[in-house]
Amino acid sequence: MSTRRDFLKGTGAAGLSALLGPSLLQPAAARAEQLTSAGVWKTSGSHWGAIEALVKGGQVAEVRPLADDPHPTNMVNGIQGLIYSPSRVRYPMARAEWLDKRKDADRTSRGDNRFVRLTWDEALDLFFEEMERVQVSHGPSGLYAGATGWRQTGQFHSCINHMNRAVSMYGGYVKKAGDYSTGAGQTILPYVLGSTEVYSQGTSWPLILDNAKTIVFWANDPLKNLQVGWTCETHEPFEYFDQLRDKIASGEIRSISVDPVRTKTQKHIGAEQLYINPMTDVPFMLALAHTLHTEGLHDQEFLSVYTLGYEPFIAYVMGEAEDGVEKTPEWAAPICGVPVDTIKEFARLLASDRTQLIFGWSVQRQQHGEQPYWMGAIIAAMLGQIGLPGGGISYSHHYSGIGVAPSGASMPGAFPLNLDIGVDPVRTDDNFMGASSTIPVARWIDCLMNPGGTVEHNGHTVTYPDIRMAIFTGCNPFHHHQDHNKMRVAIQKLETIVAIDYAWTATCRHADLVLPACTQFERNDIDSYGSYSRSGVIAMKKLVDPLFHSKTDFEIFSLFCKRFDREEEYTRGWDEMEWVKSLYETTRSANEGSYEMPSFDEFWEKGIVRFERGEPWVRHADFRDDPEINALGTPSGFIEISSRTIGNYGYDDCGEHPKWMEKIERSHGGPGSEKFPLWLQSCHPDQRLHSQMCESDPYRATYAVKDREPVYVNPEDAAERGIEDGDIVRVFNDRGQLLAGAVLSEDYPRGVIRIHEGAWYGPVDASPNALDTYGDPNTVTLDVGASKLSQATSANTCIVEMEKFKGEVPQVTAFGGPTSI
Ligand SMILES: Nc1nc2c(c(=O)[nH]1)N[C@H]1C(S)=C(S)[C@@H](COP(=O)(O)OP(=O)(O)OC[C@H]3O[C@@H](n4cnc5c(=O)[nH]c(N)nc54)[C@H](O)[C@@H]3O)O[C@H]1N2
Ligand SMILES: Nc1nc2c(c(=O)[nH]1)N[C@H]1C(S)=C(S)[C@@H](COP(=O)(O)OP(=O)(O)OC[C@H]3O[C@@H](n4cnc5c(=O)[nH]c(N)nc54)[C@H](O)[C@@H]3O)O[C@H]1N2
Ligand SMILES: [Mo]
Repeated sequence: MSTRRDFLKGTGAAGLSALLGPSLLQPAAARAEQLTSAGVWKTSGSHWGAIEALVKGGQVAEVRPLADDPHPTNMVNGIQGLIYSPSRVRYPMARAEWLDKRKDADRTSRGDNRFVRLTWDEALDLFFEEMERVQVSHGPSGLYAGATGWRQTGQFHSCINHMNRAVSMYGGYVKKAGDYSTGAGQTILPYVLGSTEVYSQGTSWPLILDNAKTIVFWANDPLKNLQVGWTCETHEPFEYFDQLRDKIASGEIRSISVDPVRTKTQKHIGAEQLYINPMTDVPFMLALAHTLHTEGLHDQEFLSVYTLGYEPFIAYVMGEAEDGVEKTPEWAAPICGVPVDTIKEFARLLASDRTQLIFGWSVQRQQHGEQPYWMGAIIAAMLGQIGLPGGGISYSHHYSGIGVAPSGASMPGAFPLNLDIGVDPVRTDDNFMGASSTIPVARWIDCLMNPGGTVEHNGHTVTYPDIRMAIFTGCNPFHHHQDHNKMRVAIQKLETIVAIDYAWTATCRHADLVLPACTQFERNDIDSYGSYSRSGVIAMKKLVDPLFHSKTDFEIFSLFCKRFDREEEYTRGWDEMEWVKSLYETTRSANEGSYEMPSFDEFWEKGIVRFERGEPWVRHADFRDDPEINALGTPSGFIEISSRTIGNYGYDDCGEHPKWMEKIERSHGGPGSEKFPLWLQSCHPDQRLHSQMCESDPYRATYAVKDREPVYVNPEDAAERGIEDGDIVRVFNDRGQLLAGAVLSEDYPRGVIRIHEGAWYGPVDASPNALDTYGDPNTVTLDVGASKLSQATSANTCIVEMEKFKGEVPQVTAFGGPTSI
C-alpha cells in the first residue's frame, strides 16, 4: 500500500526546512477532475474522507475513496444513496394546518406528516413574516436559533454560520451553550486540568507507541469513531493502531479496554477487555485510588508539586470524611462488577510502568458525567506521569485525527458570522425581559416546558426565556435530543418551527415550514484536509446541480436577507466561487513564508494541497517542565484534585471533589432495574454519522434487520425472552417504545443492549407514546441534566425491557418524505 508517508519521503529535503513546498497528490490520486469516455471523475471531501465521484450525464454514477486514503471507511459506499435518497426534501413545504392558521393552528397534530408544497417566494415570505412577528412581539427571547449539529463539511457552506449570520442581521435570538458530545467533560475539565481537554490536541502516537508499556482505552472505541472527522477526514491515525496491534502481539505493549462491551478496537488490536458494569466507573476508580494510596503506589512528589486538594479527596476515599465509607475494592466490587483482585491487580499494573490512559466521551454522556472524568485526572495525577511521553491522560484520541503530529499550517476559515463584520441588525432590541440570552444546549426542551423558570448552570442561574419560534439547520433535534415523547409535548409550546435540511428527517416531519437545502455534493467548497492534523487543504467540487428545488444554504439565506434589504451585506456581493477563492487566498497569505501554497487555479485543478506532519508532541509536557511559568488554566494553575470554586457553588450533584452518586436509574442491581433490567447504550454508529446516511436506502439495507435498526443483545438475555436472531422486538420503558431488529452477539454482556444513535425516528402516528417503527433509541432515553454544573445530556443513563413483538408489524414510517396533500 502506498501511503502518504512514502510519498512525503519522495519530497527529499523538504522535511529539513521550515519552508515547505506544496506537496500535491500523486498524479494517480490527484485528478480533481478527469475526463474519461465514461464520464468525469471529480474530487471532493467529506466527514467520511476524501472521495472521487464519477459523474455521467449529470448523475453521480460511482463514488470511491480517494486512492491514497490509508483506511477508507465503508460509509463511503452510502454516499450515492444519500444523494439520491427517496427521503430528500424536494420542495419548500408547509405543514397543512399551520399554513391556514399559523400561530393559532392546532399543534397537537405536529408529526402527522401532512404538508403542502410552496414556491420559494411563498416559503421565504412566510419564514420572514414569522421571524419578524416573533421578534416584534416577543423580542430576541422569543426566537431560538442557536443550532448545534454535524452539518456536512465545507468551510464556505457551513450552514449553521449562514443561518446565524442571516438571522442576526435582522435581530437577536436565544443562543445555546455547550454541545451534546462532551457537555459534562468540557465543563468539568477546565476546573481540573485548565482546559476542556476533549477538544485539545493529544500526545502524538509515535511517542505513545515508543514509551508506553500499558495503554488503557477507557470507554473508548477509536477504530469505530475515527472513521469520521469534523472536517474532511484523512484517516491517518489508523496506521498507529496497526503498529499498536503488532506491539501487543509481540508483548511490547499491554492494552486494556475498560468497557462493558467487546469493542471494534479490542478486536482489531487484540486488547484485553476489563468488563465493568455500566455507569459504575466511579466506584471502580475510587477503589483504584484506594489501592494506589494504601499500597504506597501513588507518586507523592508529583502530587505535592503539581496538584492541589489531594487531602480532602483521599479522606473521602479512606472513609474519614463525609459518608464515612471506606472506598475499598471490597466496597466497589459488588457495584462495578469487577472482582476485588482484578481491581487491585489493575491498580498495580497502572503504577508498575509507563501507562497512557485514553478516555472516550460516552462515559460522560450520563448522569453525573463529570465524575468519571475528574476521577480519571486524579488517577493519572496519582500515577505521576502527566506530561511524560506515553504517560498521563487523554480525553480525545478517538476524535478527528487527534494524535497525528499536526502541521503548523493555517487552515481555511469559515463563512463569517455577523459578529465578525460589524453589520448593525435591523432590530436592535437586546432586551431579554429578565431571561437569559443563552441556555445550556441540552436543556432546551426543559426551557420550552418552563418559561421563566430557573436552572443552575456552572456557577450561574439561568432564567429560561419564553421561546415562541425555533429555526433548525444542520442539526436534527428529533434524532439528537432525548425522550421524544416528552419533546413532542414540549414543542407544542412553539408557534413556529422552521427546518432547513436536504433530508426529510423527523425534525422536518415535526416542523411547520421546511426548506430544501442541497447536499454538499451539489455545491463548490473548500475544507481542511484533516481536522487536527492540519494535513492540507482540499477542494470540494460540485458533482451535480442541486436536486429537485433545493438550493445551497447560501442562496437560501441571501434570498431571505433580501426581504429586509441586507442581501448585499450578507453576500458582500460575492458569489459562491468568489467566496471559496477568498477563503483560499486568506489561508495562502496566512501560510506565506511557512507553507507555500499554489495559485487558486492550480489548487482547484489539482484538488489538494498537502502539508508535512509536524514534530511529535507531548500533552502537558510544558506544565511538567515548569508548573509555575506554564501554569494550567485552573483557578490555582495546578491540577485541582479538589476544587474550592466548585465546592462554593454548593451543588448536591457535583461537589468539591469527585464522589460516587447513585444514578436515577441503573441496570445491574441499580434503581429501577427490577422493572427494567437492561441498560440501553446508544453509542455512535459504526455505519453512519449520527442520523446522516440512515436515509441511504441501499446502504441501510446492508445492516438493517427486517427493515429495522439493529438492537444488539446477549444471546442469553435474548433466550430468556424467547427472542431469536432476526426477530423484530419491542424495546420499552415508561418513557416510550420502539421496534428494532434483534442481533444476538456475545460482544454484549448480560444486561447490556445497544441501539446506535441516529436511527431515524418513525412514530406510527402523532399520538402520545406512539410506537417508533424503525428504532430510534432517543424514543426511550432519559432527558435530565447531567448535573447542576454542566446540565449536559444524560443519554446513556437509560434502562429498558424488551420483548418479542407480537401482532401485526407496522410499516416503517421513518423514510420517504411527507404525505403531501
Ligand atoms: N441517545 C443519544 N443521543 C445522542 C448521542 C448519543 O450518544 N446517544 N450523541 C449526541 C452527539 S455527541 C451529537 S454530536 C448529536 C448529533 O446530532 P446532530 O448533529 O443533530 O445529528 P446529525 O444526524 O449529524 O444531523 C445533522 C443534520 O443536518 C443536516 N445537514 C447536513 N448538512 C447540511 C447542510 O449543509 N445544510 C443543511 N441545511 N442541513 C444539513 C443533515 O441532513 C441532518 O439532518 O447527537 C447527540 N445525541
Ligand atoms: N462512526 C462514527 N464515528 C463517530 C461518530 C459517528 O456518528 N459515527 N460521531 C462522532 C461524534 S460527534 C462524537 S461525540 C464521538 C463520540 O465518541 P464516544 O462518545 O467516545 O463514542 P461511543 O461510541 O458513544 O462510546 C464509546 C465506548 O464507550 C463505552 N461506554 C459507554 N458507557 C460506558 C460506561 O458507563 N463505562 C465504560 N467503561 N464504558 C462505557 C461503549 O461501550 C463504547 O464502546 O464519535 C465521533 N465519531
Ligand atoms: Mo458529538
